[in-house]
Amino acid sequence: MALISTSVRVPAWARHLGSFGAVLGALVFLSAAVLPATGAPAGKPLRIGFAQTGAESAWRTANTESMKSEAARRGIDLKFSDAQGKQENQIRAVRSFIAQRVDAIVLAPLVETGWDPVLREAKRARIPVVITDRTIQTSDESLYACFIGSDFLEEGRMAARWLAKEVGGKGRIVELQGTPGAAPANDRRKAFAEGIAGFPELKIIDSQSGDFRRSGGKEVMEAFLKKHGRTIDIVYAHNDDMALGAIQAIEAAGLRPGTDIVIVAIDAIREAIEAVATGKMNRPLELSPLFRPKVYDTIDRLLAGEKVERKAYNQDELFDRTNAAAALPSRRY
Ligand code: GZL
Repeated sequence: MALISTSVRVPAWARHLGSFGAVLGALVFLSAAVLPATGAPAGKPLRIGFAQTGAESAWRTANTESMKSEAARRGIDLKFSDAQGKQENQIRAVRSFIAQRVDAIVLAPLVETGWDPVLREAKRARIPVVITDRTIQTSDESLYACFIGSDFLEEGRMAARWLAKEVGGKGRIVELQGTPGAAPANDRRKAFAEGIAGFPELKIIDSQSGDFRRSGGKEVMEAFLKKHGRTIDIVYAHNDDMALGAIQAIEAAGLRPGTDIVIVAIDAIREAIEAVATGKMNRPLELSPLFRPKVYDTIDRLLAGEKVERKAYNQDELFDRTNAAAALPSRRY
């Protein structure tokens, strides 16, 4: 099967000022218009605790860097914690931020569930929590101030739509899932499966987690190749890092990724864009538009005391190999 690979979506806020600006905007709004005056006293730097998932992927590293550099630029005292992929470490970090009486907490939740107890403690301490990147399931929506991130269900649908068209609705798919229990893994899997449901000859023959890691993608793909051999037509990876690991396994097996096997992935990190730009794979990329204007607009609105959206989603855009090269210079990750 003539095979293409594609990558969808990128949260622009991992690229530019993006998420920190939006998060900051939300926090400024909260301290000005919603929160009791527990924000930073005038003239003192805002103190924010940021509980990050870890450093599992290039996307995550870029997200951390953008949060840190934006905080430095704005003179924010950012207390950063890398949970190394463990929810208990994130919960411990949030507790420590509460003990330090920070002005606000930013949480990029590793998984969807298990947050209510510690969020209740933050609420009791009257410290607002902004959820970024991944959504949570909670019994009480008032436990966090707002969510800023992407719509993973839409990404799964877009990947399915593109693939069905590209391969004429036929093919045997192996799926590399993200971290078990993480919102992007759950939603990208669910929406993609729904998206291909209308194509009986386009089916997922195997699916396993590679934990959003390049090494995970390589190991799982090696196992899939052993099990299914050359009957695999398509790889659907929940992020580019796992796709790039799978590409290593595919090449080691003497097959040509993008020529022998379609690779559909999400994030569109620089390495993925370079692969498209150099024609190694013809993969339309989806990139969120420049988030900066939206960030500053949001901050203006917030400072004016306007209400901020409970959920602020990034929009996705489509790039393909004809303009991927042009996208490279402005990409920060
Ligand atoms: C998505 C983000 C995911 C990325 C991965 O917003 O949570 O986690 O797709 C990252 O690269 O590890």
